[in-house]
Amino acid sequence: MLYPIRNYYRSFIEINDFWKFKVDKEEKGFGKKWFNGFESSLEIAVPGSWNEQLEELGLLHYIGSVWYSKRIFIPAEFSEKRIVIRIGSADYNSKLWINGKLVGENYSGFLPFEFEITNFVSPGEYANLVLWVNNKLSDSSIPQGIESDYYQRENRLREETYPAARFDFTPFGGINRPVIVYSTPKNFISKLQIQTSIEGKKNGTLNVKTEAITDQSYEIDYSIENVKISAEEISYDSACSSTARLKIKDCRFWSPEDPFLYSLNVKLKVNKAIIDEYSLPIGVREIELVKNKLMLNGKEIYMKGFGKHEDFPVTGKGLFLPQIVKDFELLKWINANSFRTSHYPYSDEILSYADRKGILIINEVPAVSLDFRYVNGDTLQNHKESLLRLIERDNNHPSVIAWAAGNEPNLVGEPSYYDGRGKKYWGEIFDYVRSLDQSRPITVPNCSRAGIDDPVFEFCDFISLNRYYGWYEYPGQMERAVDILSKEMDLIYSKYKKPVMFTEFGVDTIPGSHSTSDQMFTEEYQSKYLQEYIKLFRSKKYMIGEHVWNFADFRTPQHFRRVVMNLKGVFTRDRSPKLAAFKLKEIWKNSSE
Ligand code: BDP
Repeated sequence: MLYPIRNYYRSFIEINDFWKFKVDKEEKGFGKKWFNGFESSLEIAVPGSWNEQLEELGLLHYIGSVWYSKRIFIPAEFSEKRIVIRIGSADYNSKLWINGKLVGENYSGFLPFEFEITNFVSPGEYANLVLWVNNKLSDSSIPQGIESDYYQRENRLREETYPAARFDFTPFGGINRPVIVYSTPKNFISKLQIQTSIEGKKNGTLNVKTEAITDQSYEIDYSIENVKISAEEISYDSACSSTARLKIKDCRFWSPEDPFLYSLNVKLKVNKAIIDEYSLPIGVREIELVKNKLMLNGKEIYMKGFGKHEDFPVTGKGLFLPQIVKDFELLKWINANSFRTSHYPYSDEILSYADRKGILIINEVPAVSLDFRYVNGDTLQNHKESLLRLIERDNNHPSVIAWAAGNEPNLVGEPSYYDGRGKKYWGEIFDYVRSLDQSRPITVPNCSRAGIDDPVFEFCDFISLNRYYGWYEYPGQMERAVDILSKEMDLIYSKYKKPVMFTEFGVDTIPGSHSTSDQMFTEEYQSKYLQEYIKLFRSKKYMIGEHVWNFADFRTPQHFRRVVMNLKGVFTRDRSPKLAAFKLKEIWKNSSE
């Protein structure tokens, strides 16, 4: 999916503003035809989650339906163009009407979706948008949902969290990313998929697949600003798709130290005349796993960084550009080089920023804590659809160096996961990801409950471990924790013989809490725990990186284990450093091993 741009052929408007808003606790909206428009004096900011913006109306933990509406002006310059509406994300389910007519629906959170609306609007006139959004999840959605009555059905001792959730982050609802209306020519470039590699030591190769929608015979023309490229092969494979192999001599490769981006210009031509053009920033780089090492452009690289969340006061999961700048500055300050988009795809804007700043990303699909008691055929289908949409959206980002096809499957420990069901499921998922992208390694972080026999390990290109020994297990006993962990790591390595990445390790920490002893929740304990783990990792030859859980404190569903938030952040929710931040900064300074 190509991000909207402005040039001679294309344009866009953003509808990031206050929208009219109505809560529909009783699900009356459809019956009352609110899609034709509705009365309400309430407004909400887009992008932004409803939870904290409208907490005073009781929406902090709200799961259910709401309605958004906005009157927008369609620019006159969009006439004779194809017009599209793109919603960066509406979590999790939504339906869109324009002037009372149903345009389309979407049932995946955390990912953009778009609809062509040329026949729904008139350039030079107003249009009324109405969007229904609902943040309820189910057994077959990705991520899966859970309801309060499951807890009883499963004979659990108590209701676990409120709101009920299968995961440890607030299910923030709303239009969380920008809404954009954009124009393209009627005949247009619809898709670009780029894969880069290094030839010899100095030359870069780009394999480009271009799709165009046009009813005439066409040519595609490639150029890179200020650079001479040679096109070795351009072939027109079908009516709408062509492939090219382009070469950049003496190429400047993309890396964290030099995140250099070329601007690839792709022109669609009919009878020699240009009818559409798209410019894409590209980084030429190659990623490989070679004998337990992660190699970037033929050089070993060790990942240092965090599992993160999209989470910030008031905005919730809403895109907030100043926060992106702040977070990346903190990553640089602490000498990190990477993060994982735990537990869902992050905004387009974050990915592009990472390309420009040279931060490496493990990009995760929202299949967090799949419960195999409830996984069904639709779950698998939706999981694949999320992967397809994620990979199609992010394939061209040089910062994305690996896919996480899920996180912590079988968190609750279902025996049938091991009797072939888990293996079959992951076999299908990994085959599917490999059919979409062979250029990046694939992994799925494993939790201690799923253990060392987790069937997902067989398929992973590298093993990813999430462990909390010294916290949930062996609390306050660091020596014992590290000893047990060390043995387990060696066992896993000897069983699978694959490189290992630590994707989560951390402890809840109350800023300002101190002790001279190993005392959980204190700043000293977090600092010690992280140091002990890292010391252990550096003693193992098969390690390719370490991501602390978490970059910053984040809001969670209510549970007696959580004091409003998960406090495992090295920074507070408003981004103040805890003691451990200074320790990590020191350890990560210049340490590549
Ligand atoms: C892991 C999950 C993560 C949680 C973390 C924790 O992957 O989402 O937030 O544990 O408990 O199991 O802090």
